[in-house]
Amino acid sequence: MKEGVERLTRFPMLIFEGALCMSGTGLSACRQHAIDCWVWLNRYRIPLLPMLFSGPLLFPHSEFVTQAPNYQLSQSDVDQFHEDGFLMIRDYFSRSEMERFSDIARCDREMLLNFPYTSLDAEGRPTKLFVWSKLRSDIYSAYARHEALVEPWDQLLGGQVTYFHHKMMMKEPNTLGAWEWHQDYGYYYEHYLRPDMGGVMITIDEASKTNGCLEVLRGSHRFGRVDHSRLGHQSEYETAADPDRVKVLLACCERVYCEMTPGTVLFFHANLLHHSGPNLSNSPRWALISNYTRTDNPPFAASPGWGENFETLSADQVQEAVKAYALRQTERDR
Ligand SMILES: O=C(O)CCC(=O)C(=O)O
Repeated sequence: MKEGVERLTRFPMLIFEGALCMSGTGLSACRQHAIDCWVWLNRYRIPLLPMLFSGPLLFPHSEFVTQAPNYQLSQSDVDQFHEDGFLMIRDYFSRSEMERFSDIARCDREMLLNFPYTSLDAEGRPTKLFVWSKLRSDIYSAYARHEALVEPWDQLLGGQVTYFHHKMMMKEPNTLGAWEWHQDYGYYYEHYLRPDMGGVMITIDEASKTNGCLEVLRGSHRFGRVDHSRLGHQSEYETAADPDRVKVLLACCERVYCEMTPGTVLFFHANLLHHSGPNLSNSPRWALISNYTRTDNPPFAASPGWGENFETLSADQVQEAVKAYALRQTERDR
């Protein structure tokens, strides 16, 4: 049944993406798309490859891809989120959009990898991240303000949300640093009274088991907040969920490896237990995570400005902000 639905929905998308690729989003997007089509068609044994090339005839347009201005989740998506504690949506952003994001982030590589705080796992092994707790005028904040990411949270948390913080997670190739099992509300608890909070991960590079994709325990958010403490050689601010409880929850909740292609997004509840392993591959695993809370969730011992309303951006405004930032980057790096 699920496969049938996927056939019906995925095939028109492949044709549509093919048309967009061929009408000007660049060679590497075309090549990646051809590989995707090939894998997908083989999976379902559909001998329709020639049909993909009818894309440009059907869609002779050559604009940059933007989302439809309607980011409403279906009731069944919302129900699934409440049941599982997460919701993964494939191809939420196009590959070409994510390639552009990746190119821009890679130009900021030195700045991003030199954030003064490094997270250490229980063995003391580092993994890189860059955290912002204020919105700025760059590509990272533009996405944190993106309606496509913010509006679903209003539905998922059942009320208007506001920004909390956002971060770039950068697992470099062949690095051993992991993230221990934790809930984000394990430590957000210090600053917010209720767990009406969540994060959304936007996949920039392919995330797989070998490069340390996020792993979640399905339904674990329904067990409530677990105590957190420092484990082994974790860095000063790092916290890990109580290992005894994690052991029990590992035995009773399904462990899901969130293998995601670029442009896939994962909405996850702040009480969902999650972790990720080392990157044992030769490819990087970069992702942006943006976190939100309900506006009526009282901040507690928080910095000024937390919990205030903020301005969201439409898909077109995000693309404008991205263009402006890329231009500033070019001037900066000249
Ligand atoms: O990026 C990862 O692998 C871990 C992210 C995470 O655990 C978090 O942001 O809370």
